[in-house]
Amino acid sequence: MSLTQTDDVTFATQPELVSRDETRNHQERLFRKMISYVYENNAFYRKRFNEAGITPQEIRGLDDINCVPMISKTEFRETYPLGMCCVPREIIREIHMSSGSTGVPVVMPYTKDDVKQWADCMARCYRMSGAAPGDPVQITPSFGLFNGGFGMYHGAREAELFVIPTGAGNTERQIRLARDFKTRIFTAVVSYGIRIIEIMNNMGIELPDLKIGIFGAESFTDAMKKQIRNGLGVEPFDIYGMTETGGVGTLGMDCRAHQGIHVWEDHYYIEVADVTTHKPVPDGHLGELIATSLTRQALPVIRFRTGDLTRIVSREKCSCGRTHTRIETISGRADDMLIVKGINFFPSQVEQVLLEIPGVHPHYQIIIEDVEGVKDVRINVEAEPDVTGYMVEKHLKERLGFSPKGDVYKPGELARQDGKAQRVFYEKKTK
Ligand code: DLL
Repeated sequence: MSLTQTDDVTFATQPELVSRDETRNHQERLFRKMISYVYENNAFYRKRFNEAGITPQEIRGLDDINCVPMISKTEFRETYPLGMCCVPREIIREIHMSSGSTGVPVVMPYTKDDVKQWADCMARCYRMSGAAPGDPVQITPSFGLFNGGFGMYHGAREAELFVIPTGAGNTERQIRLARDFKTRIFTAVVSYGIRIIEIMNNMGIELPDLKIGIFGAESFTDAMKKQIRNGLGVEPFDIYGMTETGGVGTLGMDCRAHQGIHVWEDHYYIEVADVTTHKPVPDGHLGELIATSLTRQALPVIRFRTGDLTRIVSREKCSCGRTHTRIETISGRADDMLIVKGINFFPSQVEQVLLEIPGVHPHYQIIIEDVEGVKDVRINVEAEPDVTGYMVEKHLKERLGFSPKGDVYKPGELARQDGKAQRVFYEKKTK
């Protein structure tokens, strides 16, 4: 079958290869159905639509999407635990959750079909990376309420890989197992990739069988990709997804051309909107990603404001043959933006700039000090002995326009976390 074939068989087996018109028709059909589905099956959505003065009949297609109200994490929390669920409890087969700053978790229930949808999206990611049946895959995100471990697992089963479900932690054992079982595909939260490299170097172990690295859950700057490519000897892939869309891999991943994340548009409709006005921004402009589930059953999100900042890279066919829209790697979260002394910046920008300095390691802390309402920032880094605080300050000043003070620590000295790394810390002080 040629890559450009666009008959029904292709759609059923490789939907990411069909023409954009076919994808759009498919999305139109599913979107109309989905609007009626949530209206009929969930009181929260019904109330929201009624308040906005719309009925499903009035939403004739995606051109009318702007009339449909958006939702955010707030609605998930207000309806905790299952107030946005569209199916009876008896057919829920699994749940995952993410905990946020407010303490009320975001809950995602799955039916059997939802688990299959997740597995299909994830399996597609594995195949896109070059994984083949029988390839050993080591799954290092935690197995539990966090969706990372189980999502990687469901997909690996679907793609018929050889699963090594190590879960999080015990890094030395992870490395020995990778050596002993000839792990070919390594999956992890971005910062854990760096941890593996450190410990691997300390142990003096090399992993020549490791070829593919699938990383996500945190911002994945080009500088970090380079560190992982060199340190681990893998081709790094940037995988994207979140609890609210159904977990890791549901939204997509970059292909081997590495020209943006292909969004699985047969399952999700995406928009990029201005962070404050929530109006659509033109392709190529930075904005907040808004996601609508087209194929989920238990809790489909309609116009979910992800909080993640990105832009459309291209809607043209990629050199890999896929026609699904590509978005830029996530550069931060709308609510992550730091404002200190009138300067706005994202932690990912700091990371990118720090890692340009030879000898600086990918572990750092951004400390926001609040001295009786006046904010200041300190940036602590880990680096080789020849890197001085002055060099770091000077570089940050040149590239970001401000020069935070900070300390330079020896590699390994700053605290590490299991799971997602904490980069930003707040300290309240009095004069
Ligand atoms: O972090 C899902 C995941 C697990 C993705 C493992 C990749 C690998 P949540 O805990 O719900 O789910 O967090 C979702 O993490 O809104 C983004 O802010 C961030 N995120 C996820 N993937 C990426 C990525 C998982 N590739 C939140 N780049 C999202 C940057 C990412 N940020």
